[in-house]
Amino acid sequence: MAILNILNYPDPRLHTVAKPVIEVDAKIRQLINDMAETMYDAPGIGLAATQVNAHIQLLIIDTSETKDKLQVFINPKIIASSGEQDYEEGCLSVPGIYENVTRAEKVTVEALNHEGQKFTLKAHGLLSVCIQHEIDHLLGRVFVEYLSPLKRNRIKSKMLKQLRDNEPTKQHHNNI
Ligand code: QAP
Ligand code: CO
Repeated sequence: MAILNILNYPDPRLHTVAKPVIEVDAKIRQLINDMAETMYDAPGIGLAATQVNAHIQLLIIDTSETKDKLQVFINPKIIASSGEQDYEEGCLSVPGIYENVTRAEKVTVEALNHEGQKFTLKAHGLLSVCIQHEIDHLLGRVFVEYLSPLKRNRIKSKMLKQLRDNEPTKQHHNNI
């Protein structure tokens, strides 16, 4: 197991469109394990492979209180959706930012599980929001793209400033 590096917005690699998984093999299951460790460590409730710079259609979710109900979605497809709901979303790739997004209230998703078996799931509420948010990552979309240009640009500036502030201190600063 390993904790993976999470790409931070506005990293352009977050806009990569993920490719379908051809075979659910040992390598994929290793990535699932590493992504799960990374998500639980953060902690977060959802993580898409895109966020760890693996551009394949794989995402994991655990919205349980007990953090012991990992759900794996490979090649997920939303086959039905209905209604509308507002939810204050966050993202491990946009740390410290929480904003309201309007999405479908209910979705039906088809995917493969960690054993490569096909399943269909009907979700509502938080799980539904999370599935839509994570599938967006696989399509190269980050939730801040649903906000106004003004809000999005403020978030972008804040993230870039954080990045600069976190750069290792340059030697000459230490020597003054
Ligand atoms: C996506 O997000 C999601 O800013 C998953 O400092 C979020 O796990 C879907 C996190 C909300 C639906 C509703 C965010 C952790 C975790 C942060 C996450 C942070 C630390 C976000
Ligand atoms: Co996210």
